[in-house]
Amino acid sequence: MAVFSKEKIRNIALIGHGGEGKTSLLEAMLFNTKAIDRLGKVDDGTTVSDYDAEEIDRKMSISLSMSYVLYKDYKINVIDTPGFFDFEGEMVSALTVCDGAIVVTQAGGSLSVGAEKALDYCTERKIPVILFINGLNKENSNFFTTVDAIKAKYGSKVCAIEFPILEGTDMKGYVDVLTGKAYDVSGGEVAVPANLTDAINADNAELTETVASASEELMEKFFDGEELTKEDKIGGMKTLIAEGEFIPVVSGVATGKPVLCDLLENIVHYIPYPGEHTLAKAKKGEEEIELDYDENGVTVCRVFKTIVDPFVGKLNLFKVYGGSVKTGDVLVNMRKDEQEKISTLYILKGKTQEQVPVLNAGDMGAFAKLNITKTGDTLCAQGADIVFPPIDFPKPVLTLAISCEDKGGTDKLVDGLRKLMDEDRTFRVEKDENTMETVIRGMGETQIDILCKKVKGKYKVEAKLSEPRVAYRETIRKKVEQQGRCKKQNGGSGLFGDVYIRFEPAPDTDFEFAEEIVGGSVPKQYFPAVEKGLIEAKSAGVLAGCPMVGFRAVLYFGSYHPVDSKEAAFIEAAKIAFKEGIPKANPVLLEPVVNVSVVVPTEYMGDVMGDLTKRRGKVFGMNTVGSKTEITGEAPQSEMHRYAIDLRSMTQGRGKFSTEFARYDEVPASNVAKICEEELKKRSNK
Ligand SMILES: Nc1nc2c(ncn2[C@@H]2O[C@H](COP(=O)(O)OP(=O)(O)OP(=O)(O)O)[C@@H](O)[C@H]2O)c(=O)[nH]1
Ligand SMILES: [Mg+2]
Repeated sequence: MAVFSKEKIRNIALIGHGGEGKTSLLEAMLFNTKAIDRLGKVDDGTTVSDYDAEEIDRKMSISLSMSYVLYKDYKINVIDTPGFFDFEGEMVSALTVCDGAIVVTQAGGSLSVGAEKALDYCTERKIPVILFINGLNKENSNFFTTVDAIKAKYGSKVCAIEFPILEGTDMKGYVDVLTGKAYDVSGGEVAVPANLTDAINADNAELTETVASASEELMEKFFDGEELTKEDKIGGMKTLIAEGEFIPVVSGVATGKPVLCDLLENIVHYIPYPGEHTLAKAKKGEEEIELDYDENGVTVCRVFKTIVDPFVGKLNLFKVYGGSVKTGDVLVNMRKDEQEKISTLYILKGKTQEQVPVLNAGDMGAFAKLNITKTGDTLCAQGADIVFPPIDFPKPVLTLAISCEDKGGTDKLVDGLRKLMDEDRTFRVEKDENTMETVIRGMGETQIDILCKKVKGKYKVEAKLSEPRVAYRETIRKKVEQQGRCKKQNGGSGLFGDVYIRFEPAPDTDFEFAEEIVGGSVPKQYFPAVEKGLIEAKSAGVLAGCPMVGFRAVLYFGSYHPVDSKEAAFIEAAKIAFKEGIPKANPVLLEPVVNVSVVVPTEYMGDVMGDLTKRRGKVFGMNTVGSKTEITGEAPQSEMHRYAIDLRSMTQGRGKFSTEFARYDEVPASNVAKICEEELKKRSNK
């Protein structure tokens, strides 16, 4: 394998809605360039990219996978990402290191939600994009109405640069809008179909006007009525694409007899090489720096994905941002400040690994057998002291309690899941400190289900998933005074403790203990015992057995016996005072309330606000965020468990939300009895 310099490298991610043809498109690219001699199919589980057992089973991508395509003297690294919303983190990883993307969308006459989200993600971050309209061989597919639907949202920022030549659902070739020349699928020039001429002329006029905005020089030429040359247009387009200001549209058929026309040519033409347009930002010590992919510079690599391969163990997928990386190099893992020896360097085609001795700045590959390195880490030459910012993964939105029927299994389960956290950084397993439950927080039910299946396959432990418990609390609203008396005779020795305690609301504290004993009615040495008794008692309130908070207990009187008074007696006496006093202090049930922020396209605003109200929530305000609306408010946590799933179905996946603990609030009277019953049942089952 030749060694490539950055000018000859392209790094692209295939992104978009699930099931629109990304994996098939990569397969076709590999087949067309003779990298593989058999065109695999997603439905048969034979593609290069969807190789994992779960991917084959579900006929969809789950993790990103890396391949490369050799085209002319270029190496195009292609990262295929899953489109299903639960796996958005994979797209984020890929776009962190790629220099451009191909958004794949079906020619169904509309823009799929996933494609729209992918386009928005790229334009917001100025990531160059080519839009590939796929599936022209499908009944009811329509290239023109699909382009119109996309233009309705993005305007003339989106323009076709090629028109497909179709006979029914048979794609025969394409017309290059810039030159007005037509080609068949094998690249031979053919006549432009008469029925396309008007559409091509109109498109070319729009394209010219858009491209003229790329520079003052082009603008002047355009307004002076001078014809823009093909080179002018290509140059202008490149500038606008690199700035995320223009999205060229091409089309094809990714399956069957692959018809991609000159997609690879468009990639090398319109997607910038690493550093051509944008430099990578990192930190050197405290200083912000930009890395320019100088292959003679200091070696810096960024790991964007860890994969556990059944044969070679951990693979760390990386991009080289400076210098070159060679077998035998010793690099520093900046997160741990520890050395890693690079024993094996691979380039990948899905699961197939090919060893290479060296990779230059701009290129991508995989490290095998590193000790401590994982997703997000920077590896650089000794003394370089360069660190990349963390990958901006989406935050988990769905929490489920996770356990195992067999008690010992839970540890294995948690252990197995924790290991998978190296590969997938959009979920975590942890103990909820309030409920003491083990919970898994992730992006959706499918992701969590797949993770559990993986652990089951490896460790033979079956996960039980359920709604997580809500950390209810109890408090009091009234001041009461209560005696607690413990008097027991046990054979010869007795137990005696007698306390008077004032319980009063103290909403700003968790719990406070004080004493106002005068004249030694309770000897000093028993104060800690009284406090201890109360601390033990408050862990289970009188309504639902939930922890009691927000109250003060003042020991103000009592009595003792010179022989029978012992620590244990005062502990017991305090507990009796609690048990008898609190029910008279107007106890109430509290529930956690969370701040909620929901960002949705404005047309869903009414539905989202109505739904929040149904969840006993309150809406505080609305802000415009670009073309979307952010709704802020609050809602009881117990009503928000399935919000990730419900919001997705309410907005077809267009909505985003986050929640954050705000405070505890009193549970409305109408809900108290039911919650108390459920809580007491859960506690007795424990
Ligand atoms: N007829 C037709 N079917 C296609 C075309 N492209 C993809 N398909 C089919 O659509 C289905 C989904 O294709 P994939 O390549 O897995 O789509 P994907 O975008 O990778 O899907 P995810 O990995 O779930 O995001 C498969 O059954 C493909 O055979 C096309 O151009 N024409
Ligand atoms: Mg796929």
